[in-house]
Amino acid sequence: MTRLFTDQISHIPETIEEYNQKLKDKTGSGLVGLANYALGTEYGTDFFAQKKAAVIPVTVGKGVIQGFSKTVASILEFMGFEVLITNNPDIKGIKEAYQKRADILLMADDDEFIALNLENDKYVDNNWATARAYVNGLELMVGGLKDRTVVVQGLGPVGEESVRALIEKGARIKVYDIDEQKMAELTKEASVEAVKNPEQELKQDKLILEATPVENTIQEDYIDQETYISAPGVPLGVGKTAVSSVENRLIHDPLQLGVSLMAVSVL
Ligand code: PYL
Repeated sequence: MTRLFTDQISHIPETIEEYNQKLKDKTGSGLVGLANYALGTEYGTDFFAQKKAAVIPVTVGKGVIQGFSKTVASILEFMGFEVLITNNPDIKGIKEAYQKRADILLMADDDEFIALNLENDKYVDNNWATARAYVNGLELMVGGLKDRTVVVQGLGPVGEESVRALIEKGARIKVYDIDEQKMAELTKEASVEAVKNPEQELKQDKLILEATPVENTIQEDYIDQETYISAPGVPLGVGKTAVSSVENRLIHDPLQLGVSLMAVSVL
C-alpha cells in the first residue's frame, strides 16, 4: 500500500465542500450519494448523526502520519457523523473509543486501513471500499458500464478489487500490470483480457481505471473528449500537463471516496 504523506492530505479538511461539489458536477452525486449508489442504500445525514465514529491513531511500523486522523475525521464529520479522534493511540485508543461508546472504529497501520462497527460486527477495508467507490464513480460519469470496455492499470489490492467490481457491472475489462502473473490470474475470467501495451489501448479504449502507484502512466496525447478516468492510485497517474484536458472527466483523491464508502458500508 502506498503510504500517504502529510502534504497530500492536509488540504482536505478545509476543501471538502468544494471537493464534494466538483464530485457532484462530474457524477451527479456527492460523497454520500455516491456511497449510497455503490451500496444500494439510502442513508441520509440525519441517520449518520445518530452514529458515533472514532478515529484511532496507530503508531506501529512507520508510525502516525501527521494529519491522517484529522483528515479521516473531517470526511466523516462532513457526512454528518458524530466523530472523535481518540487522545490515545493504539490499544489505549481502542479502549478509549469503546469507553466513549463509539459505534464505528477506524484505524490504519502501514498495511491495513479498516472500519469496524461494534454495534453490528460489520467490517470493511479501505482497498475494497476505494475500489467500489471508484468503479461506481466511473459508472456515474459515463452513465453505465455494461458491455463497455474499461482499461484497468495496476493490479494491486485496489486494482484487483476494481476488476471484480467491473465484472459485476458486466463490463469488458482489459488489465495491465508489470507483474504478468497478476494479469494471468485475472484473465481466467471470461470478461478480462491482458494487454501488453496499455498506451496503445488508450488510443481506442477511453474508460480508464488507473490504480498504479506511479505518476505519468497516462500521457496527454492519449486523452481526448471521450476519455474518462477514475484514478484511485496515489500519486495521480495522469501526467500533470494532461490533467487540464480531462479534469472534468477525472475522479481522483487520496482518501475522501474510500473513507466515505467505508463508513456507509459498515452501517
Ligand atoms: C489509507 C491510505 C490510502 C493510501 N495509502 C494508505 C496509507 O497511507 N496507509 C498508511 C496509513 C498510516 C496511518 C498512521 C496513523 O496516522 O494512524 N498509522
